[in-house]
Amino acid sequence: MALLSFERKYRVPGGTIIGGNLFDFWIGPFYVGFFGVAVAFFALMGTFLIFYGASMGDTWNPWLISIEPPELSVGLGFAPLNEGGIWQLVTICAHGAFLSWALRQVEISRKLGMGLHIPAAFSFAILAYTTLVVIRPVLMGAWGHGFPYGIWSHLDWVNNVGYAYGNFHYNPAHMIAVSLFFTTTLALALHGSLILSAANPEKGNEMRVPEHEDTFFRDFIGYSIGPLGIHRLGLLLALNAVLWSAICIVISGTVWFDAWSEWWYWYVDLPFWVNIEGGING
Ligand code: 07D
Ligand code: 07D
Ligand code: U10
Repeated sequence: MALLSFERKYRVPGGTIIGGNLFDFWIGPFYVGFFGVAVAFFALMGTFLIFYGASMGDTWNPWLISIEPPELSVGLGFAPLNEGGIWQLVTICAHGAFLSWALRQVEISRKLGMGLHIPAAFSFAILAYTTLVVIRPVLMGAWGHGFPYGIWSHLDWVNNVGYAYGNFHYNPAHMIAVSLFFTTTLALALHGSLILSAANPEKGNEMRVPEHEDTFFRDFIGYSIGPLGIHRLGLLLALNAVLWSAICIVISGTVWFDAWSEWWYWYVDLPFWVNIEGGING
């Protein structure tokens, strides 16, 4: 079915979670729904607050605008607007917008009779953000541990927090997360290139089918995960990359306080060689 006639057939009421038929319509290509209105509200409010914060700062350079979290001394209390209060309100608006965005994905999936894989996947991104600005700051006792909302300033935050634990590369969960991000891009490159090589032949050549794709990898590495399997694997890799990122940052400053290189002494201190003279301990 052509895309436009498909859309005409599918664009019927139903599938909403909240609001019944009230917002069950489209504006141009966009489905609205209760959560579309909620996204518009929170996104506009958050953007307005960032502009308001910028107007009290000393720059309109978009790279340098920064909405700072409260001082550590504020702890988990409310801060005055221009001393971190704006950051707190923007954080609330961001959560409102991201959660509404996920729920809008749920409504559209329900309308189409599809699974909820997309909102489930997006929830991992929200979890990573919540870990950075709510879960870890609450566990550490101050909103000031959240990252500032600015293009340059959030990079400084990552750098400073990284060096606060020595060399952040020694964080074992960071290693797992980084490796998973790299593996995700490898998997996408393998999959994208495999599909194009089979399904988009030179003019005059016949398109190849999934059996060809399977056979390529069986010939090449002895095993094919299959056309459905590669999508499951891709999702699993990507979600784990984000999950292990959230883990690597939430353990820094809550269960581990030293340089991350120190953590590896568990290996040196294993009973097999800890007391051996001339052994691994020197
Ligand atoms: C391509 C989809 C489109 C999304 C885009 C982002 C805004 C922000 C707001 C001025 C892949 C839109 C940006 C709405 C404007 C204000 C106040 C997604 C695509 C194009 N970062 N980060 C960027 C965010 C964190 C880090 C770029 C957001 C953590 C590093 C962009 C968040 C840590 C680098 C950006 C967030 C961290 C970046 C490109 C939230 C660890 C870079 C992003 C809500 C995760 C890169 C100058 C991109 C860069 C970059 C946005 C959180 C590290 C500005 C919205 C605190 C090391 N980040 N980031 O393409 O060039 O994403 O920075 O959590 O090198 Mg970041
Ligand atoms: C948080 C984004 C959520 C986004 C949402 C949506 C909008 C709408 C609108 C476009 C998690 C936002 C949407 C705003 C936009 C329109 C219209 C994603 C989030 C909800 N590191 N490191 C990571 C690497 C070093 C450090 C993660 C590599 C140094 C710290 C990842 C290297 C030091 C933290 C990663 C490297 C250091 C991290 C980030 C290499 C600094 C974190 C990915 C090669 C000196 C962060 C949860 C992520 C983390 C994190 C990779 C180096 C410090 C695994 C490859 C050694 C402090 N690093 N890092 O988490 O875990 O995305 O965050 O050197 O906090 Mg690192
Ligand atoms: C995949 C796939 C597959 C496909 C695919 C895809 C994965 C099997 C079949 C999809 C992949 C692609 C298309 C590839 C490219 C994608 C990426 C690289 C990912 C990153 C994407 C982007 C960078 C684009 C981001 C753009 C967005 C989010 C659109 C912006 C939209 C809006 C601002 C409107 C949002 C709608 C809302 C809120 C609800 C509806 C309501 C209204 C429209 C009206 C009400 C709104 C208002 C009054 C104001 C709205 C203002 C808002 C929201 C705030 C904005 C703030 C401002 C300051 C302006 O596997 O194959 O093929 O295609």
